Amino acid sequence: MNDKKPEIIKAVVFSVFDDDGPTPKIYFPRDMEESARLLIAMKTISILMGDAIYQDGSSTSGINYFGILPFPDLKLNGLTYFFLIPDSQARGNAKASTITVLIDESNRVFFYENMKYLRIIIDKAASKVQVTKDFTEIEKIIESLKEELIEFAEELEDPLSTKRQLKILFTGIDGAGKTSFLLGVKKRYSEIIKVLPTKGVFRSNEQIFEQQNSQISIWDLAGQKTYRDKFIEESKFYLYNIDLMFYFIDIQDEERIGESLKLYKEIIYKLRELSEFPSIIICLNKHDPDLKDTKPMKKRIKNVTIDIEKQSEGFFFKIFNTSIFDHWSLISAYSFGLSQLSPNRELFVNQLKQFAKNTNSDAILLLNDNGIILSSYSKSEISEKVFEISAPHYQTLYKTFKEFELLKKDYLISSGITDDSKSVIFKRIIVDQYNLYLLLYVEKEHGIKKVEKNLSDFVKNIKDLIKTYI
Ligand SMILES: Nc1nc2c(ncn2[C@@H]2O[C@H](COP(=O)(O)OP(=O)(O)O)[C@@H](O)[C@H]2O)c(=O)[nH]1
Ligand SMILES: [Mg+2]
Repeated sequence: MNDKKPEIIKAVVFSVFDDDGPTPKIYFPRDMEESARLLIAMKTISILMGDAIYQDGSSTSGINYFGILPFPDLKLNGLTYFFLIPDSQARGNAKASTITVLIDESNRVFFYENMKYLRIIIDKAASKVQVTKDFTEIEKIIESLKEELIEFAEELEDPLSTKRQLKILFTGIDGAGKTSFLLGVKKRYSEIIKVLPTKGVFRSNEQIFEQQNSQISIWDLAGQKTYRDKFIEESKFYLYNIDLMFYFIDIQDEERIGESLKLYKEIIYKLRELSEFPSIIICLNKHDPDLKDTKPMKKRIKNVTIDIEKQSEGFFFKIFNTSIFDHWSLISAYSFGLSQLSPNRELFVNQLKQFAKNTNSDAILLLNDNGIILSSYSKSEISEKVFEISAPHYQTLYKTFKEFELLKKDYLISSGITDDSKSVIFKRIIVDQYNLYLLLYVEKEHGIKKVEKNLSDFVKNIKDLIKTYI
């Protein structure tokens, strides 16, 4: 038996866009094939270069994000950090740069599992590169980055578990609507009215795409007092290694809000104790359409929000108002939570932003076949509102028209939205084997023509990102 651990880190490439175009400046191993390092430089830099803000030359600070990119021709997967190096001689006063760490594509779980730590290590090196002028000094920084990454991988006990495991927890006291929410998201309406109080824990899986790198398990916990006590007692088991938590509060039940906030406080306390800091999505649930504008409802939301904000310090959290009678509210909260689990979420938003700029759109949504929002970009709150109101209708219209073969094209357009100069486009796009949908809020004048003109570039860019979405 050979007890030597397999080498995980295959290569590290530092690339810069200079006078010669995308150039691999420093790379390990030193005998890496030229075609391979050029490909890595080209692909990573080209995704960054399209960035609208950078091309404006208006801002160089806001661009630094991570993404996972596949390199099928090399049978490698890369974790890339995109950043800018200030340079007064360059266009936009900065040079687009990337640091890419490469591993065998069959080991890709390694990236997902260790993202948190890898980000810190790479970010640290990139920050040094940004302020270093001397090339041999930069070489040293990249060299020691490589060393640190290899060391990190060697120290892991089981660096290559087969699939990335993600754990999502649904919590909150009994009757807050957790189980109904999960059924509602999946449009299993007939089951909602039959839902019985959950006992213990109910586990299910989430499949965003037919093929995905991660196994996502959802734990729907019972909220009755007896189970709750058990849950807090055995919190190590339930709260350990969670990636995302949904917390439900019945915003109609004035009497039990105190009890609900108390449980939240206990969970937060336990999470801190365990040093677990999952993203948290708070659902102020039963925010039913016929009650949402009433005074007591508004007042309760305000008070609960203040309390939650106070409790949640140090956590990334977001509060949503949800109701099973407003499907979009469920989808928004659920999708936002899931998107927090994607290592490519920043890259996606940037791709949407760029596409928005090229098509004169104020807002864009990217949906999967089940209506989950994979990514969204909007210029303003107003454009966000337009989607909130219209998205579910377009989705239904499109599906219905298609079903009855009333639609010859693969898009729907409506005009006269907000003022006469805007329209909404709902369009199906095919990216590899995936059926995806775009919703765009665009200037009527340019409309679908601009969308179609820029679509192939957009699809090309997200093709690889989609494979590593989750
Ligand atoms: N009015 C209203 N009732 C809801 C909503 N969501 C769930 N319910 C009802 O609240 C009760 C408890 O829901 P359930 O999903 O079992 O809550 P859980 O104990 O948190 O899983 C059920 O009678 C549901 O029909 C909602 O958004 N609005
Ligand atoms: Mg339940």
